Amino acid sequence: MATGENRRVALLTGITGQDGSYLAEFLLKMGYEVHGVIRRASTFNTARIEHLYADRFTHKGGKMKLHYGDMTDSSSLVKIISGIKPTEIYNLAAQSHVKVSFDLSEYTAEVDALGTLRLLDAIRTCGLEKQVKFYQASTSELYGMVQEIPQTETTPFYPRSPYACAKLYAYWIVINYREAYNMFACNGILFNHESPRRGETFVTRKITREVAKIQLGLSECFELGNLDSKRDWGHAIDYIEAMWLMLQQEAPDDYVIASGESHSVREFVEEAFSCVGKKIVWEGEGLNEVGKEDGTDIIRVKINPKYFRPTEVDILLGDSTKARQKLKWAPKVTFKELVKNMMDSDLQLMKDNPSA
Ligand code: NDP
Ligand code: GDR
Repeated sequence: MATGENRRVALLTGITGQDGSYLAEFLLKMGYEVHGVIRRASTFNTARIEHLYADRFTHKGGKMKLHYGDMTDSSSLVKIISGIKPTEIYNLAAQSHVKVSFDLSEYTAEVDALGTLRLLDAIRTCGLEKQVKFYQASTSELYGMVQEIPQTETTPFYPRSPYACAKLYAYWIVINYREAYNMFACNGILFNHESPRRGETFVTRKITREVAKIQLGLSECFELGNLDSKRDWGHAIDYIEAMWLMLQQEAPDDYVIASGESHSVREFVEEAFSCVGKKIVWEGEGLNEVGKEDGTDIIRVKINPKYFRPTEVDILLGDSTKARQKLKWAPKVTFKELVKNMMDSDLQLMKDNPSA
Protein backbone atom coordinates (compact mmCIF):
# COMPACT_ATOMS: atom_id res chain seq x y z
CA MET A 1 0.00 0.00 0.00
CA ALA A 2 1.20 3.51 -0.78
CA THR A 3 2.40 5.43 2.29
CA GLY A 4 3.42 8.98 3.16
CA GLU A 5 2.21 12.49 2.46
CA ASN A 6 1.98 12.18 -1.29
CA ARG A 7 -0.15 9.05 -1.42
CA ARG A 8 -2.42 8.97 -4.45
CA VAL A 9 -4.87 6.20 -3.76
CA ALA A 10 -8.18 6.13 -5.62
CA LEU A 11 -11.20 3.99 -4.83
CA LEU A 12 -13.72 3.55 -7.65
CA THR A 13 -17.18 2.13 -7.24
CA GLY A 14 -18.54 1.02 -10.62
CA ILE A 15 -15.02 0.21 -11.87
CA THR A 16 -16.39 -2.54 -14.14
CA GLY A 17 -18.66 -0.10 -16.00
CA GLN A 18 -17.93 2.11 -19.00
CA ASP A 19 -16.69 5.12 -17.03
CA GLY A 20 -15.00 3.11 -14.31
CA SER A 21 -12.84 1.27 -16.82
CA TYR A 22 -11.67 4.47 -18.57
CA LEU A 23 -11.11 6.27 -15.27
CA ALA A 24 -9.10 3.37 -13.83
CA GLU A 25 -6.95 3.38 -16.96
CA PHE A 26 -6.45 7.15 -16.70
CA LEU A 27 -5.58 7.10 -12.98
CA LEU A 28 -3.13 4.21 -13.38
CA LYS A 29 -1.36 6.20 -16.09
CA MET A 30 -1.22 9.15 -13.68
CA GLY A 31 0.57 6.96 -11.13
CA TYR A 32 -2.32 6.30 -8.76
CA GLU A 33 -2.82 3.12 -6.81
CA VAL A 34 -6.31 2.16 -7.99
CA HIS A 35 -8.83 0.12 -6.03
CA GLY A 36 -12.19 -0.95 -7.39
CA VAL A 37 -15.36 -2.30 -5.83
CA ILE A 38 -16.80 -5.21 -7.77
CA ARG A 39 -19.93 -7.11 -6.98
CA ARG A 40 -20.24 -10.82 -7.08
CA ALA A 41 -21.92 -12.05 -10.26
CA SER A 42 -22.57 -15.52 -11.62
CA THR A 43 -20.70 -14.59 -14.81
CA PHE A 44 -17.47 -12.63 -15.30
CA ASN A 45 -18.12 -8.89 -15.05
CA THR A 46 -14.55 -7.64 -15.45
CA ALA A 47 -14.29 -7.70 -19.26
CA ARG A 48 -13.76 -3.91 -19.48
CA ILE A 49 -10.84 -3.92 -17.05
CA GLU A 50 -9.11 -7.25 -17.78
CA HIS A 51 -6.39 -5.43 -19.70
CA LEU A 52 -5.50 -3.38 -16.62
CA TYR A 53 -4.24 -6.28 -14.57
CA ALA A 54 -0.46 -6.49 -14.60
CA ASP A 55 -0.94 -10.18 -15.39
CA ARG A 56 -4.32 -10.76 -16.97
CA PHE A 57 -4.10 -14.53 -16.50
CA THR A 58 -3.38 -14.64 -12.78
CA HIS A 59 -5.05 -11.28 -12.01
CA LYS A 60 -2.06 -10.51 -9.82
CA GLY A 61 0.43 -7.72 -9.48
CA GLY A 62 0.14 -4.18 -10.72
CA LYS A 63 -1.40 -1.15 -9.16
CA MET A 64 -5.06 -2.11 -9.58
CA LYS A 65 -6.79 -4.11 -6.87
CA LEU A 66 -10.38 -5.26 -6.77
CA HIS A 67 -12.51 -5.81 -3.69
CA TYR A 68 -15.88 -7.48 -3.40
CA GLY A 69 -18.52 -5.05 -2.18
CA ASP A 70 -21.92 -3.68 -2.97
CA MET A 71 -23.62 -0.32 -2.70
CA THR A 72 -26.41 -2.03 -0.78
CA ASP A 73 -23.99 -3.39 1.84
CA SER A 74 -22.63 -0.73 4.24
CA SER A 75 -20.31 -3.10 6.06
CA SER A 76 -18.46 -3.99 2.86
CA LEU A 77 -17.96 -0.30 2.10
CA VAL A 78 -16.63 0.43 5.60
CA LYS A 79 -14.24 -2.53 5.43
CA ILE A 80 -12.88 -1.52 2.04
CA ILE A 81 -12.40 2.15 2.95
CA SER A 82 -10.82 1.42 6.33
CA GLY A 83 -8.41 -1.03 4.71
CA ILE A 84 -7.36 1.18 1.80
CA LYS A 85 -7.62 4.68 3.27
CA PRO A 86 -8.16 6.24 -0.16
CA THR A 87 -7.32 9.85 -0.91
CA GLU A 88 -9.95 10.10 -3.66
CA ILE A 89 -13.24 8.23 -4.05
CA TYR A 90 -15.19 8.20 -7.31
CA ASN A 91 -18.76 6.98 -6.83
CA LEU A 92 -19.68 5.64 -10.27
CA ALA A 93 -21.71 2.59 -9.22
CA ALA A 94 -25.36 2.73 -10.18
CA GLN A 95 -28.28 0.92 -11.66
CA SER A 96 -27.75 3.30 -14.54
CA HIS A 97 -30.46 2.33 -17.03
CA VAL A 98 -33.32 4.85 -17.08
CA LYS A 99 -35.90 2.52 -18.67
CA VAL A 100 -35.02 -0.35 -16.32
CA SER A 101 -35.45 1.98 -13.34
CA PHE A 102 -39.22 1.99 -13.98
CA ASP A 103 -39.21 -1.79 -13.39
CA LEU A 104 -36.61 -1.79 -10.61
CA SER A 105 -37.59 1.45 -8.90
CA GLU A 106 -36.93 0.39 -5.31
CA TYR A 107 -33.63 -1.29 -6.14
CA THR A 108 -32.54 1.75 -8.13
CA ALA A 109 -33.21 3.96 -5.11
CA GLU A 110 -31.32 1.51 -2.86
CA VAL A 111 -28.21 1.60 -5.03
CA ASP A 112 -28.22 5.08 -6.56
CA ALA A 113 -29.67 7.13 -3.68
CA LEU A 114 -29.06 5.23 -0.44
CA GLY A 115 -25.87 3.67 -1.83
CA THR A 116 -24.39 7.16 -2.09
CA LEU A 117 -25.43 7.91 1.48
CA ARG A 118 -23.88 4.63 2.65
CA LEU A 119 -20.60 5.50 0.96
CA LEU A 120 -20.49 9.00 2.46
CA ASP A 121 -21.28 7.58 5.90
CA ALA A 122 -18.64 4.89 5.48
CA ILE A 123 -16.07 7.66 4.94
CA ARG A 124 -17.21 9.32 8.17
CA THR A 125 -17.26 6.04 10.07
CA CYS A 126 -13.62 5.59 9.09
CA GLY A 127 -12.86 9.12 10.29
CA LEU A 128 -11.62 10.13 6.83
CA GLU A 129 -14.06 12.92 5.99
CA LYS A 130 -11.33 15.56 6.20
CA GLN A 131 -8.87 13.60 4.07
CA VAL A 132 -10.90 12.06 1.25
CA LYS A 133 -12.00 13.88 -1.88
CA PHE A 134 -15.30 12.55 -3.18
CA TYR A 135 -16.73 12.57 -6.70
CA GLN A 136 -20.41 11.82 -7.30
CA ALA A 137 -21.66 10.71 -10.73
CA SER A 138 -24.60 13.07 -11.07
CA THR A 139 -26.48 13.30 -14.32
CA SER A 140 -28.24 15.49 -16.85
CA GLU A 141 -31.31 13.28 -16.22
CA LEU A 142 -31.86 15.52 -13.18
CA TYR A 143 -33.14 18.21 -15.57
CA GLY A 144 -35.80 15.84 -16.93
CA MET A 145 -38.63 18.03 -18.12
CA VAL A 146 -36.27 20.83 -18.95
CA GLN A 147 -36.94 24.25 -17.50
CA GLU A 148 -34.42 26.09 -19.67
CA ILE A 149 -32.20 25.46 -22.68
CA PRO A 150 -29.25 25.10 -22.45
CA GLN A 151 -28.97 23.63 -18.96
CA THR A 152 -26.40 25.00 -16.50
CA GLU A 153 -25.52 24.41 -12.84
CA THR A 154 -28.39 26.75 -11.86
CA THR A 155 -31.14 25.29 -14.06
CA PRO A 156 -33.93 23.85 -11.86
CA PHE A 157 -34.27 20.06 -11.75
CA TYR A 158 -37.43 18.14 -12.73
CA PRO A 159 -36.61 14.40 -12.68
CA ARG A 160 -38.67 12.14 -14.95
CA SER A 161 -37.76 8.61 -13.85
CA PRO A 162 -37.09 6.59 -10.69
CA TYR A 163 -33.43 6.70 -11.76
CA ALA A 164 -33.42 10.49 -11.91
CA CYS A 165 -35.29 10.78 -8.59
CA ALA A 166 -32.71 8.51 -6.94
CA LYS A 167 -29.87 10.55 -8.44
CA LEU A 168 -31.56 13.73 -7.19
CA TYR A 169 -31.32 12.41 -3.63
CA ALA A 170 -27.67 11.53 -4.19
CA TYR A 171 -26.96 15.00 -5.60
CA TRP A 172 -28.40 16.72 -2.53
CA ILE A 173 -26.91 14.39 0.07
CA VAL A 174 -23.48 15.11 -1.42
CA ILE A 175 -24.09 18.85 -1.05
CA ASN A 176 -25.48 18.35 2.44
CA TYR A 177 -22.42 16.38 3.60
CA ARG A 178 -20.16 18.99 2.03
CA GLU A 179 -21.87 21.73 4.00
CA ALA A 180 -22.52 19.80 7.22
CA TYR A 181 -19.14 18.09 7.60
CA ASN A 182 -16.93 20.26 5.43
CA MET A 183 -16.21 17.32 3.12
CA PHE A 184 -14.50 17.83 -0.22
CA ALA A 185 -17.39 16.42 -2.24
CA CYS A 186 -18.32 17.34 -5.82
CA ASN A 187 -21.19 16.59 -8.17
CA GLY A 188 -20.27 16.15 -11.81
CA ILE A 189 -23.51 16.74 -13.71
CA LEU A 190 -22.50 14.76 -16.75
CA PHE A 191 -24.50 14.69 -19.93
CA ASN A 192 -24.67 11.47 -21.97
CA HIS A 193 -21.27 10.10 -22.86
CA GLU A 194 -20.64 7.06 -24.97
CA SER A 195 -17.81 4.93 -26.32
CA PRO A 196 -17.07 1.49 -27.75
CA ARG A 197 -17.32 0.30 -24.12
CA ARG A 198 -20.88 1.61 -23.69
CA GLY A 199 -23.36 -0.98 -22.40
CA GLU A 200 -25.16 -2.74 -25.27
CA THR A 201 -28.66 -1.69 -24.17
CA PHE A 202 -28.08 2.07 -24.29
CA VAL A 203 -29.34 3.54 -27.52
CA THR A 204 -26.05 4.62 -29.13
CA ARG A 205 -24.33 1.28 -28.68
CA LYS A 206 -27.47 -0.57 -29.70
CA ILE A 207 -27.52 1.43 -32.94
CA THR A 208 -23.82 0.98 -33.77
CA ARG A 209 -23.99 -2.76 -33.08
CA GLU A 210 -27.11 -3.18 -35.22
CA VAL A 211 -25.82 -1.08 -38.11
CA ALA A 212 -22.59 -3.08 -38.06
CA LYS A 213 -24.60 -6.33 -38.23
CA ILE A 214 -26.63 -5.02 -41.16
CA GLN A 215 -23.51 -3.87 -42.97
CA LEU A 216 -21.95 -7.33 -42.60
CA GLY A 217 -25.11 -9.08 -43.78
CA LEU A 218 -25.80 -10.56 -40.35
CA SER A 219 -29.17 -8.86 -39.90
CA GLU A 220 -31.82 -6.94 -41.87
CA CYS A 221 -33.65 -4.83 -39.35
CA PHE A 222 -33.71 -3.64 -35.78
CA GLU A 223 -36.09 -2.06 -33.32
CA LEU A 224 -35.94 1.23 -31.47
CA GLY A 225 -38.27 3.33 -29.33
CA ASN A 226 -38.50 7.12 -29.39
CA LEU A 227 -36.48 8.50 -32.31
CA ASP A 228 -37.21 12.13 -31.54
CA SER A 229 -35.61 12.58 -28.14
CA LYS A 230 -32.48 14.69 -28.25
CA ARG A 231 -29.32 14.15 -26.27
CA ASP A 232 -26.06 16.00 -25.75
CA TRP A 233 -23.65 13.16 -26.54
CA GLY A 234 -19.90 13.25 -25.84
CA HIS A 235 -17.09 10.70 -25.59
CA ALA A 236 -16.50 8.99 -22.22
CA ILE A 237 -12.73 9.45 -22.53
CA ASP A 238 -13.15 13.23 -22.43
CA TYR A 239 -15.63 13.10 -19.56
CA ILE A 240 -13.64 10.99 -17.09
CA GLU A 241 -10.86 13.56 -17.24
CA ALA A 242 -13.34 16.18 -16.01
CA MET A 243 -14.13 13.95 -12.99
CA TRP A 244 -10.49 13.92 -12.01
CA LEU A 245 -10.05 17.66 -12.60
CA MET A 246 -12.92 18.42 -10.18
CA LEU A 247 -11.01 16.70 -7.36
CA GLN A 248 -7.78 18.60 -8.11
CA GLN A 249 -9.30 22.03 -7.40
CA GLU A 250 -8.76 24.13 -4.27
CA ALA A 251 -12.41 23.89 -3.25
CA PRO A 252 -15.22 21.42 -3.95
CA ASP A 253 -17.96 22.47 -6.36
CA ASP A 254 -20.52 21.11 -8.85
CA TYR A 255 -20.00 21.24 -12.60
CA VAL A 256 -21.96 20.59 -15.79
CA ILE A 257 -19.96 18.51 -18.27
CA ALA A 258 -21.41 18.53 -21.77
CA SER A 259 -20.52 18.86 -25.43
CA GLY A 260 -22.88 21.78 -26.07
CA GLU A 261 -24.48 20.05 -29.07
CA SER A 262 -27.75 18.19 -29.14
CA HIS A 263 -28.78 15.52 -31.66
CA SER A 264 -31.85 13.32 -31.95
CA VAL A 265 -31.78 9.53 -31.83
CA ARG A 266 -32.88 9.69 -35.48
CA GLU A 267 -29.76 11.74 -36.35
CA PHE A 268 -27.59 9.21 -34.54
CA VAL A 269 -29.05 6.42 -36.71
CA GLU A 270 -28.44 8.49 -39.86
CA GLU A 271 -24.84 9.24 -38.86
CA ALA A 272 -24.16 5.57 -38.06
CA PHE A 273 -25.44 4.49 -41.49
CA SER A 274 -23.48 7.24 -43.19
CA CYS A 275 -20.28 5.79 -41.63
CA VAL A 276 -20.86 2.70 -43.79
CA GLY A 277 -21.87 4.70 -46.86
CA LYS A 278 -25.63 4.26 -46.53
CA LYS A 279 -28.15 7.06 -46.69
CA ILE A 280 -31.39 6.65 -44.80
CA VAL A 281 -34.63 8.08 -46.16
CA TRP A 282 -37.29 8.02 -43.49
CA GLU A 283 -40.76 7.18 -44.72
CA GLY A 284 -43.73 7.77 -42.50
CA GLU A 285 -44.16 7.37 -38.79
CA GLY A 286 -45.54 4.50 -36.79
CA LEU A 287 -44.83 0.84 -36.54
CA ASN A 288 -42.67 0.38 -39.62
CA GLU A 289 -40.22 3.07 -40.53
CA VAL A 290 -38.32 2.22 -43.66
CA GLY A 291 -34.89 3.40 -44.62
CA LYS A 292 -33.61 3.05 -48.16
CA GLU A 293 -30.11 3.14 -49.50
CA ASP A 294 -30.05 4.70 -52.99
CA GLY A 295 -33.56 3.36 -53.52
CA THR A 296 -32.25 -0.22 -53.55
CA ASP A 297 -31.41 -1.76 -50.16
CA ILE A 298 -34.29 -1.54 -47.79
CA ILE A 299 -33.36 -1.35 -44.16
CA ARG A 300 -36.11 -1.56 -41.63
CA VAL A 301 -35.87 0.36 -38.38
CA LYS A 302 -38.99 -0.73 -36.59
CA ILE A 303 -40.52 1.28 -33.81
CA ASN A 304 -41.41 -0.94 -30.89
CA PRO A 305 -43.44 0.75 -28.15
CA LYS A 306 -41.85 -1.54 -25.59
CA TYR A 307 -38.85 0.79 -25.69
CA PHE A 308 -40.94 3.88 -24.86
CA ARG A 309 -40.64 5.21 -21.33
CA PRO A 310 -43.68 6.10 -19.20
CA THR A 311 -42.19 9.60 -18.93
CA GLU A 312 -39.52 10.73 -21.38
CA VAL A 313 -36.81 13.37 -21.29
CA ASP A 314 -37.31 15.13 -24.62
CA ILE A 315 -34.26 17.33 -24.97
CA LEU A 316 -30.96 17.80 -23.21
CA LEU A 317 -28.37 20.40 -24.11
CA GLY A 318 -25.67 21.32 -21.64
CA ASP A 319 -23.71 24.52 -21.12
CA SER A 320 -20.36 23.67 -19.53
CA THR A 321 -18.97 27.22 -19.46
CA LYS A 322 -18.14 26.90 -15.74
CA ALA A 323 -16.08 23.73 -16.29
CA ARG A 324 -14.40 25.26 -19.33
CA GLN A 325 -13.38 28.32 -17.32
CA LYS A 326 -12.56 26.86 -13.91
CA LEU A 327 -11.35 23.37 -14.78
CA LYS A 328 -9.91 24.40 -18.15
CA TRP A 329 -11.81 21.40 -19.50
CA ALA A 330 -13.11 21.05 -23.04
CA PRO A 331 -14.31 18.02 -24.96
CA LYS A 332 -12.04 16.94 -27.81
CA VAL A 333 -14.16 14.35 -29.63
CA THR A 334 -16.93 15.64 -31.91
CA PHE A 335 -20.31 13.98 -32.47
CA LYS A 336 -19.23 12.64 -35.88
CA GLU A 337 -15.95 11.31 -34.46
CA LEU A 338 -17.81 9.62 -31.61
CA VAL A 339 -20.19 7.79 -33.94
CA LYS A 340 -17.32 6.78 -36.22
CA ASN A 341 -15.25 5.50 -33.30
CA MET A 342 -18.17 3.35 -32.10
CA MET A 343 -19.01 2.14 -35.63
CA ASP A 344 -15.40 1.17 -36.40
CA SER A 345 -15.19 -0.73 -33.14
CA ASP A 346 -18.48 -2.59 -33.63
CA LEU A 347 -17.69 -3.46 -37.25
CA GLN A 348 -14.44 -5.03 -36.05
CA LEU A 349 -16.19 -6.76 -33.16
CA MET A 350 -18.85 -8.30 -35.44
CA LYS A 351 -16.24 -9.34 -38.02
CA ASP A 352 -14.19 -11.09 -35.32
CA ASN A 353 -17.20 -12.61 -33.61
CA PRO A 354 -20.45 -12.50 -35.61
CA SER A 355 -22.48 -13.80 -32.67
CA ALA A 356 -21.28 -11.03 -30.33
P1 NDP B 1 -22.47 1.46 -16.27
O1 NDP B 1 -23.88 1.00 -16.21
O2 NDP B 1 -21.63 1.11 -17.44
O3 NDP B 1 -21.70 0.97 -14.95
C1 NDP B 1 -22.33 0.91 -13.71
C2 NDP B 1 -21.39 0.30 -12.71
O4 NDP B 1 -22.05 0.23 -11.44
C3 NDP B 1 -20.95 -1.14 -13.04
O5 NDP B 1 -19.60 -1.30 -12.66
C4 NDP B 1 -21.85 -1.97 -12.16
O6 NDP B 1 -21.34 -3.24 -11.86
C5 NDP B 1 -21.87 -1.09 -10.91
N1 NDP B 1 -22.99 -1.41 -10.02
C6 NDP B 1 -24.30 -1.49 -10.30
N2 NDP B 1 -25.00 -1.82 -9.21
C7 NDP B 1 -24.11 -1.96 -8.20
C8 NDP B 1 -24.21 -2.29 -6.83
N3 NDP B 1 -25.39 -2.58 -6.27
N4 NDP B 1 -23.08 -2.31 -6.07
C9 NDP B 1 -21.87 -2.06 -6.64
N5 NDP B 1 -21.71 -1.75 -7.94
C10 NDP B 1 -22.82 -1.69 -8.70
O7 NDP B 1 -22.52 3.05 -16.08
P2 NDP B 1 -21.57 4.18 -16.72
O8 NDP B 1 -20.17 3.78 -16.60
O9 NDP B 1 -22.11 4.59 -18.03
O10 NDP B 1 -21.88 5.40 -15.73
C11 NDP B 1 -21.13 5.57 -14.52
C12 NDP B 1 -21.95 6.42 -13.55
O11 NDP B 1 -22.23 7.68 -14.13
C13 NDP B 1 -23.30 5.83 -13.17
O12 NDP B 1 -23.55 6.19 -11.83
C14 NDP B 1 -24.28 6.56 -14.08
O13 NDP B 1 -25.55 6.61 -13.49
C15 NDP B 1 -23.63 7.91 -14.17
N6 NDP B 1 -23.84 8.67 -15.37
C16 NDP B 1 -23.57 8.11 -16.60
C17 NDP B 1 -23.69 8.86 -17.75
C18 NDP B 1 -23.41 8.28 -19.09
O14 NDP B 1 -23.82 8.90 -20.09
N7 NDP B 1 -22.70 7.16 -19.20
C19 NDP B 1 -24.10 10.29 -17.68
C20 NDP B 1 -24.32 10.78 -16.35
C21 NDP B 1 -24.19 9.99 -15.25
P3 NDP B 1 -21.55 -4.52 -12.86
O15 NDP B 1 -20.50 -4.37 -13.93
O16 NDP B 1 -21.35 -5.68 -11.96
O17 NDP B 1 -22.94 -4.40 -13.42
P1 GDR C 1 -30.49 7.86 -21.30
O1 GDR C 1 -29.78 6.89 -22.36
O2 GDR C 1 -31.85 7.41 -20.95
O3 GDR C 1 -30.36 9.25 -21.85
O4 GDR C 1 -29.59 7.65 -20.00
P2 GDR C 1 -30.37 5.82 -23.39
O5 GDR C 1 -29.29 5.59 -24.37
O6 GDR C 1 -30.92 4.64 -22.68
O7 GDR C 1 -31.60 6.58 -24.08
C1 GDR C 1 -31.43 7.77 -24.84
C2 GDR C 1 -32.70 8.10 -25.59
O8 GDR C 1 -32.89 7.13 -26.62
C3 GDR C 1 -34.25 6.74 -26.63
N1 GDR C 1 -34.39 5.42 -27.25
C4 GDR C 1 -33.90 4.27 -26.75
N2 GDR C 1 -33.17 4.02 -25.63
C5 GDR C 1 -32.77 2.74 -25.41
N3 GDR C 1 -31.99 2.47 -24.34
N4 GDR C 1 -33.10 1.71 -26.25
C6 GDR C 1 -33.85 1.92 -27.38
O9 GDR C 1 -34.16 0.99 -28.12
C7 GDR C 1 -34.26 3.26 -27.65
N5 GDR C 1 -34.96 3.84 -28.66
C8 GDR C 1 -35.02 5.14 -28.41
C9 GDR C 1 -34.68 6.80 -25.17
O10 GDR C 1 -36.10 6.84 -25.05
C10 GDR C 1 -33.97 8.08 -24.73
O11 GDR C 1 -34.76 9.18 -25.03
C11 GDR C 1 -28.16 7.59 -20.10
C12 GDR C 1 -27.67 6.68 -18.97
O12 GDR C 1 -26.29 6.46 -19.15
C13 GDR C 1 -27.89 7.33 -17.63
O13 GDR C 1 -27.26 6.55 -16.60
C14 GDR C 1 -27.28 8.73 -17.63
O14 GDR C 1 -27.52 9.37 -16.38
C15 GDR C 1 -27.85 9.54 -18.77
O15 GDR C 1 -27.60 8.87 -19.99
C16 GDR C 1 -27.25 10.94 -18.85
